[in-house]
This record gives sequence, structure tokens and C-alpha cells, in this order.
Amino acid sequence: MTKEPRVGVGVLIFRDGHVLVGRRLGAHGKGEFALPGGHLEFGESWEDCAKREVEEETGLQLSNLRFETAVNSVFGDTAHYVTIFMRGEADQVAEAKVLEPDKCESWIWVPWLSIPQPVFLPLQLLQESGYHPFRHALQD
Ligand code: 8DG
Ligand code: MG
Ligand code: MG
Repeated sequence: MTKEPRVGVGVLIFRDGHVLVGRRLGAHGKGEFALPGGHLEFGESWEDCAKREVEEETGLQLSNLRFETAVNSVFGDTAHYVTIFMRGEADQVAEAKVLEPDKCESWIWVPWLSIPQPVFLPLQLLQESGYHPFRHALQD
């Protein structure tokens, strides 16, 4: 079987300086904290993928979707993703629900600099890339 890289979309949602992360179940990265997200489908825009995955996984409806950055996520010999990080805004009071309990244990809002360990590889690479979510705070 030919192994090929796939495209993964991770979604950054901030609320009062906190980011939404979930503890993964099943698949790879079990027990690790990750952003909501999933596979880009054939013909889908990054914006639509981000909105769809977040709605499927949390019920949150996103607006103002924008591209932040990308990383190259090589999971050893097992998987290779080009991860597109999108950012979106959710209603300030809407609750993030666990809509796929087989895939995510719980959703928590945590300060960007205090995401609990262990962290899912794409998110770890984002942290290491020097990405800073509030650098443009004055423009936002
Ligand atoms: P899908 O079938 O709904 O598309 O995927 P899923 O069931 O939501 O699986 P997932 O593991 O959450 O996402 C699919 C892959 O996307 C994941 O195994 C690796 C890749 N991926 C990244 N970055 C990120 C990220 O930040 N968060 C999530 N959840 N997945 C990511 O490359
Ligand atoms: Mg999904
Ligand atoms: Mg997912």
C-alpha cells in the first residue's frame, strides 16, 4: 500500500484568552490533548471543513473563519498529515458538547500557555513553531 500524506484541519477557538482542547480517545493520540478538527474532504474548503468538524464534534457554530498557519505532522512511520490551522469565533456563552463520545473524553477551555500534557503532535508542533494567538490583539 502506498503511504501518502493527508490533510488535517485543526481549529483554534478562543474565549477570554482560553483555547478549546479535548482529550482524544481511540485512533492515534489516545489520551492526548488536541484541538477539534479532522480530515479535509475532497473538494472541501478549509473554512467549511473547520466549521463542519467543530459542529460535528462540539455543536459550536463558528463564524469569521481564517487561516492561521500550517505544520508538517509526521507521526513516525504510521501517518503523515499536513495540518492546516484555522481559527474561528463561537458565541461567547455557547457550551462545547461532547457529541462524539467515542472520540473525545471532554472539552476544556485552557489558557494557551497551560495546555495540559500530553499534547497531540500537530498541536505540539504549533506550540513549537512560535505561534502566538494574541500577537494581533490590537487589530482584533
Ligand atoms: P473525520 O473522520 O471526522 O474527518 O476525522 P475525526 O474522526 O475527527 O478524526 P481526528 O483524528 O480528529 O482527525 C483526523 C486527523 O486529522 C488526525 O488523526 C490527524 C489530523 N489532524 C491534524 N491536526 C489535527 C488537529 O489539530 N486536531 C485534530 N483533531 N486532528 C488533526 O493533522
Ligand atoms: Mg471529526
Ligand atoms: Mg476530530
